[in-house]
Amino acid sequence: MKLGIIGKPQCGKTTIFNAAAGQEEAVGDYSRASHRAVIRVPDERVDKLAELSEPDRKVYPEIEFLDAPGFTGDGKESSGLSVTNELREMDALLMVIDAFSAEADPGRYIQNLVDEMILADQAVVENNIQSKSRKMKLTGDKSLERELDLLRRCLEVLEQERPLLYLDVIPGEETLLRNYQFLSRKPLLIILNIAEEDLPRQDEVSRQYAHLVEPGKRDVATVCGKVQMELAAFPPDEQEAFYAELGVTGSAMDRVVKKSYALLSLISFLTIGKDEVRAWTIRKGTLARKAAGAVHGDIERGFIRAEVTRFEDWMEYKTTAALKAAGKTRSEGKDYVVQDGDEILFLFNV
Ligand SMILES: Nc1nc2c(ncn2[C@@H]2O[C@H](COP(=O)(O)OP(=O)(O)OP(=O)(O)O)[C@@H](O)[C@H]2O)c(=O)[nH]1
Ligand SMILES: [Mg+2]
Repeated sequence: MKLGIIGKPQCGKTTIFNAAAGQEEAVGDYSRASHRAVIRVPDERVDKLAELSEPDRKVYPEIEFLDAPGFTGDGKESSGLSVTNELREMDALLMVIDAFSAEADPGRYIQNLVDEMILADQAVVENNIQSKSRKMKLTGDKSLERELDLLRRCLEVLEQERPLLYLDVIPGEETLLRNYQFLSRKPLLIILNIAEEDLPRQDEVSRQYAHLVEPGKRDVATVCGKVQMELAAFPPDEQEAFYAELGVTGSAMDRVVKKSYALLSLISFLTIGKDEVRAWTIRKGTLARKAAGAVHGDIERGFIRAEVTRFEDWMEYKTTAALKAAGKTRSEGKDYVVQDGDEILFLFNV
């Protein structure tokens, strides 16, 4: 999963990046420097299963963070900027909003940034409508008609100043749309970066912006970047105590990761082997055979069946033999819908 951090200058992007990705980049220096970091998503279930099976290693899903200054919502046409192109490759965007400084005006800055995404996408849509219409006239290639129809519907939504998250598509169109990597179609996590003094009223601030939340499209997290960054430097067990003392609801990274997973409808299944215990990220609704492909293409191609055990049952019964005896391991076929927390052994033949 790739998450791009955007926001106006000095809103705390690098501070949040440091907190979420455990980095130590300079903040408050007006450098507008861009940073990237890959982190492992902690998953307690991997640790617990590894205690039972003692594999050589534990493998967690990874998240890439991009701290991307330059996409600021200042109204400048930014569709051609290299930062915009980098952002197009992200799965979701983290919009950091200054809610701590004297100039803080969250509502306005959220709107400015959304408007800028819409403008950037509109430029792409208009260019493509032009070039594809011309090509269709020249070549008589009618296959472009479907794509042109989709682009015109995109334009309609954008001209109403609405993000492409609100475009309704039929199944085959999603793939066409994905090629364009539109910014305003990416799920958005708005991070309200509040002052230390406001930490006690964190829940109140969240409620104030609750109307912006739309499942699968937009979510809001209230975070004090500064405190989170400072706490991220402590060992995990000490962090817990600080969070409790400060009345902070857990680490920023935990919340950002959980909310991003939910926005993107991502879940994890687990595998246990002699060499590794591992968590794999897939989309909710993925069928067993397709999920096998996340592990290896050969397993997808030669799929026979999936032996599925719930993580909770592993915790209760602890051994393969006990699980079998209690009937807690099921055989599932290729069309089984994989659930979060399923431990799966794929049987295959190539
Ligand atoms: N009081 C307070 N200050 C913060 C908070 N988050 C960031 N700041 C301050 O805001 C200033 C800018 O933070 P940065 O993280 O560098 O902001 P940025 O968005 O990366 O800035 P550019 O990269 O220059 O666009 C720094 O002086 C931070 O200490 C916060 O939660 N509370
Ligand atoms: Mg910065």
